[in-house]
Amino acid sequence: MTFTLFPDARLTLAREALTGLSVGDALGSRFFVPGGAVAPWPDALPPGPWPWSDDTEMACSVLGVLAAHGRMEPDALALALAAHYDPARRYGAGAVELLELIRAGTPWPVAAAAAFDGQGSYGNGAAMRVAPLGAWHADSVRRAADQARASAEVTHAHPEGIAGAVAVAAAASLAARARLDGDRPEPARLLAAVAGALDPAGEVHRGIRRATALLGRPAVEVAAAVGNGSRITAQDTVPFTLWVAATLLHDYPAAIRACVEAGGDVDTTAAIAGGVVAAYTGVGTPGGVPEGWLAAREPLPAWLTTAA
Ligand code: R7I
Ligand code: MG
Repeated sequence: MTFTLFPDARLTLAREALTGLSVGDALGSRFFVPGGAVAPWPDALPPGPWPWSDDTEMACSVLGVLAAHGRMEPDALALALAAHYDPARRYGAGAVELLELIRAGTPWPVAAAAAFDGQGSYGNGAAMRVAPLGAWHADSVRRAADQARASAEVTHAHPEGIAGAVAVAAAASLAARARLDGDRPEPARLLAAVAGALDPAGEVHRGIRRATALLGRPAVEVAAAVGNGSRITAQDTVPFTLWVAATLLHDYPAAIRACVEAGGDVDTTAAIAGGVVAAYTGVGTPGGVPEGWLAAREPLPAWLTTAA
């Protein structure tokens, strides 16, 4: 069945994915331990406010562009990312360099292609911000994948950096569609559909296939096998996060806890898994983003509230 969503429905789905992404980012940041140690999940969560990081700041730009243009416009995204860039939000090293080049006038295609000695970035930054775009495209996985590519290329020219974004957007599109249909996909079916949107020769694709073979295993074992994001790359981050989302699609708090207990790049793994899961669960619903967690998250930037 194909259909087209009413614009307000797109915006609601994308906003809820952004809520899941930003709460995951902000709470995950409270548990980030440099050097690879894992902070255990506590009996009581830390008191708010939980500040969000670059994951949320960039995702707000993605949603702002969709709301303003009705589609992903790479030029508008480049301008928004550069305009809202706040170095205190703990951006990736390559992203700092790139956004400063754009602010100084370098065209984004030139800046993105020059990153990392001309191979382009395969950091996890294009994947971490894209779940709202996937939810926006609940009516078409293919469109979600194409638009994710357009959003990723602005900062991540390497095919693996782009594949990470395509995979996460496809997962969020399928999650939002499942919510509209009232039909939760089997984890293996969800991951197979995501893998189908990717180049089978790529490392992100291979990682998702490996993660699929580990469905039913403990999350820490899966993270040990496919990566927990500690390398900050798409290849090392996206397969585990989508395993978490597919496995715990009905249970946002459990998905965030699984990311925290796996260690690594916790703010970003929780942002990715949280964005996809919230596209399915919503906010304040059974299994959804808890209202108390949302209240503890630092408010989203005022400029987004007026834009979307
Ligand atoms: O992808 P990006 O925006 O980083 C996002 C991450 C998230 O965890 C955020 O929470 C924040 O902490 O940063 O930023 P990039 O700097 O483009 O990529 C992230 C990292 O991936 C880089 O700092 C490198 O360590 C690594 N990386 C590469 N290493 C070698 N060669 C990315 N691309 C390459 C590469 O081509
Ligand atoms: Mg971050």
